[in-house]
Amino acid sequence: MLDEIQKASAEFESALAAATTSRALDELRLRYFGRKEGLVPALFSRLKEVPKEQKKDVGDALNRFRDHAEAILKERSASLANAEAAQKEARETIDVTLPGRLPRLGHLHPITIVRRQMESIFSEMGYSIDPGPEVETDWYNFEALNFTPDHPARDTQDTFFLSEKLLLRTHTSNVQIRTMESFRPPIKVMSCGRVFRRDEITMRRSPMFHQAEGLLVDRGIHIGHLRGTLEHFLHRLFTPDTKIRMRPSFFPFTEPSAEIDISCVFCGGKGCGTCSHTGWMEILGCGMVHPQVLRNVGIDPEEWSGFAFGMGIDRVAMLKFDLPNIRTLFENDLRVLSQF
Ligand code: 2U9
Repeated sequence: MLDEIQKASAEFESALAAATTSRALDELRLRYFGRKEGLVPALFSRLKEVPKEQKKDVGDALNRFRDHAEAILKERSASLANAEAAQKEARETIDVTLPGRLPRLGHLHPITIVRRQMESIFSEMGYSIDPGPEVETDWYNFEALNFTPDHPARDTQDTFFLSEKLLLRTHTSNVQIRTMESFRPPIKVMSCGRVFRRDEITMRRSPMFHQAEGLLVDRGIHIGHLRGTLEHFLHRLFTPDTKIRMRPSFFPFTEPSAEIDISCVFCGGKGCGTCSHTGWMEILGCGMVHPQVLRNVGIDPEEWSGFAFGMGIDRVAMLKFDLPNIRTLFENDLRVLSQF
């Protein structure tokens, strides 16, 4: 039995050296002092089998081993607990000198960037900004704007009708009619917003897109005012060296009507693939407000005249940010949008 105690004592020392965590130490304590299967209680219970003359020696040896093991376990678990607490504290210490984590900033959508640029150029010229309603009646979207009753745009093939009376506006011109009905001239108003047409989705077209339109009505307004205003606007929106040209066109709500081209933003007018080697790109439509449109809202065309213009905000955003496909603007892929 003395041999067994000696062996247990030697094994305990080497197991102790290997126990470097509190958990390993707990396991060791259980192995030697556990009530049910502990080695030390098992040795004590076998004392009764020891012959009388050896009992004192064996009992002393066993007591010594137990006292030594208990004391060393206690001391080791205190020092391990201290070391582990120190490690935990070091791990959890906040380094206040580290730079903070910056919150991810949001981005303006490219259409919003361009819309705000356009709005600020015109508000500096004294225009009021009004987005107007997207759901409209035939009067504000077609009739007041001089669309003939059989105009193809009125067809259900081209316009989204919500009911017999209501439709989704096909342009933002409804806003200008509403403004002229509510206010007497002089009027300067700009409307930007979503418009809807029953178009197929292509690289350049979408059934929902964004328009910017403007209207000015005053005494003595002529096409020179229109050209000067739009030249100033386009120089601000693109660059001061952008050249412009006007081509005759037709719209039911303006007479005369024109389209304005700018020198190609990619090649500066030399000719490239994007401008089909013409050096020009179509950018907006415009004209003098048709006398019948003024009459429709109770403004006397003998006293007042005005000009109006309209353009696609999406198209300008595609030119400015060099996007070949309009869908890029509507898919809301953050990897794309966060670049602007
Ligand atoms: C009123 C009177 C006249 C607005 C105008 C255009 C010409 C035009 C298109 C360009 C490309 C829209 O995005 S687009 O499809 N617009 O060409 N718009 S004049 O004329 C008005 C508006 C309101 C009362």
